[in-house]
Amino acid sequence: MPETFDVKLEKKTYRPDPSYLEGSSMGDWETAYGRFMDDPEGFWAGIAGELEWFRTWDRVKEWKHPYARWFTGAKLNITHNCLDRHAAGDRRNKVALIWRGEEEGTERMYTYRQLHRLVMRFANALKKMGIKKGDTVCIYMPLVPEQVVAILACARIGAVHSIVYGGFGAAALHTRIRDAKAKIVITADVGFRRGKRVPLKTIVDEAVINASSVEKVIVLRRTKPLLELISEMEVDFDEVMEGMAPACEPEVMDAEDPLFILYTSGTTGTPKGIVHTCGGYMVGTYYTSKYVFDLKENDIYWCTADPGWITGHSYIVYGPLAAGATVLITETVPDYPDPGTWWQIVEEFGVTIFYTAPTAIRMFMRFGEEWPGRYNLTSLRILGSVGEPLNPEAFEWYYHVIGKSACPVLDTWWQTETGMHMIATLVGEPMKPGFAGRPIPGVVVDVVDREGNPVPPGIGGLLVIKEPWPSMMRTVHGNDERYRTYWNTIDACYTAGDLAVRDEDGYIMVLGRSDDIIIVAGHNLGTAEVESALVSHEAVAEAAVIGKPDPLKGQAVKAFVILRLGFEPGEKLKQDLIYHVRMGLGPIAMPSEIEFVTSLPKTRSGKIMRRVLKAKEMGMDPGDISTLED
Ligand code: 6R9
Repeated sequence: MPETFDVKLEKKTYRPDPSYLEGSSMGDWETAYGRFMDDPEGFWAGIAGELEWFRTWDRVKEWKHPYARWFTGAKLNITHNCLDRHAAGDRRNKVALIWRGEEEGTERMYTYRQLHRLVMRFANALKKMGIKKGDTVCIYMPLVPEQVVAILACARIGAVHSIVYGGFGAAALHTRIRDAKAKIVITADVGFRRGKRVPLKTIVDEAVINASSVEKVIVLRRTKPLLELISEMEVDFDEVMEGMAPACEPEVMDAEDPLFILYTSGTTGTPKGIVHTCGGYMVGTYYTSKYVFDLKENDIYWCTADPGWITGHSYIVYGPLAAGATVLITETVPDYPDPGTWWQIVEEFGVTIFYTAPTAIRMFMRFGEEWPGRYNLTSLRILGSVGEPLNPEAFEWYYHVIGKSACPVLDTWWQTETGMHMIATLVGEPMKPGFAGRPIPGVVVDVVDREGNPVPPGIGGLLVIKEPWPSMMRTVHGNDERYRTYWNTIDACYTAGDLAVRDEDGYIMVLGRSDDIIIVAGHNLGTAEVESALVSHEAVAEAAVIGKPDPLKGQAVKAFVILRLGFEPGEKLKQDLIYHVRMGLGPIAMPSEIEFVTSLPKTRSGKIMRRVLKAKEMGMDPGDISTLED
């Protein structure tokens, strides 16, 4: 773990139009945060009270370090709140889900009533196959409505789902199936990606070998001629639905019963099966969807993540549906058939809230303003970002080019483990490029040194969470010791594993993972700082930096750089970039080496895997690379 260190802070502030704050359901940060601090349990009880429970809680929170229980004694089913609550009321015929396939013109829509009925039918099918409360179901599907149906059907009957992203290979899928002891795997014949077919079912065939827990494989057959089902074990998605009644009482779940296991994206180490529970997770994702995104009844909400990541769990499926939103999903990638595809979708469907990742924004920057310029993006109201630090350069581009200098940019810091947003600049509040913002009401964070002492503004340290929150993970599946490490590294705090710095107003800038820290001549550098400095150069589209052993300085900075279209690599440009970083951050941060590359190793969710770059550089074993794209 690092010592604390100085960080150069950006000073720029943008103020959104006052109408955003006036119309916001959260109100201003000071008041809302104050309301939480005055009565933390009352605050959460108030949010929980907006949802429907079969039995109310005895206590809001029970905390026995490092174990939390929320809404103890309460009974619920999350799908009752995501579906029945709306289907029984005014939102019955409201569109819940819009799906857009890769080919233009392929689209489907489901109202809350329709989605509700489909989920109940599929839930009945799962029941008929012998799936009961507590069984694990693995979902390995493309981004189609049937995936959302499968997810909710599991939750309906109390089965624990473990979603594995459809881009993973057989080995990664196999370990996840085995670790979770899945009884059923739900898949499709193929997924579509960049005009090609991804043979999901073939991958499942390989992954279920020696996975003795698996009893059935349910296959959604999307293409003609129909893929042949080869063994008794395999059944057709539509066939199992046939004859199933669109009526299935929700399983009555205890607030602390598990809802799902999700293996983390793994920029570091081996994947961990993060366990989330029904009650607290529901409250946390509902709260943040409704109040952090400031969802309004007529919003068309599009989160570009995949349900295989926590962002998809919390902000495609559970949160927005619990809040009664219209959710857009699509199988498209951002640059196929061309880099205008996503902007075309925004125009076509009138998307109002758009939530994506910095990696996508930096990719769009590389292709230039011309692409979004071709489409009418005036429907957009709020722009979100998640997954990595949104460096100031990318913020500016997102804000001006996509948001036309009018939409708030909501940079949300959180993790698979936290389940919900933790740090963000609430809609309507002043925004500072490079800073995620302040803890949202309900969350207590700090930046501390190794001993857990808070560090002053401008000094970098470790990002910690000081109080339990409802949607926190409850354990690591089969490895509770790994869970305890999060809460035992620094006394009485949850250690997030990120480095951060705060400014005078309490805004937090996330500087990268603490394992990625570079120590040059005794000075600590967060990777994000140096990378942001590089990306602020007009020639640079994306950058990743690592520390390399150096006999004099301990470590030296090596940078890997992807250029924007129209720029050529060369010695002169290298010197320019080194000078540029020196001017921005000082001599300590100056890369001693720059390598021009055309791609960077990333997780399939778009995070740069610096440890892979580092291992390659040093001729070492990169460790687990199952989450690596390509
Ligand atoms: C939601 C998600 C978690 C890690 C986290 C941090 C990085 C996520 C960020 C961010 C800076 C943001 N991260 N959001 N860093 N600013 N807005 O991505 O979960 O896949 O578990 O990753 O991602 O390093 O610790 P997960």
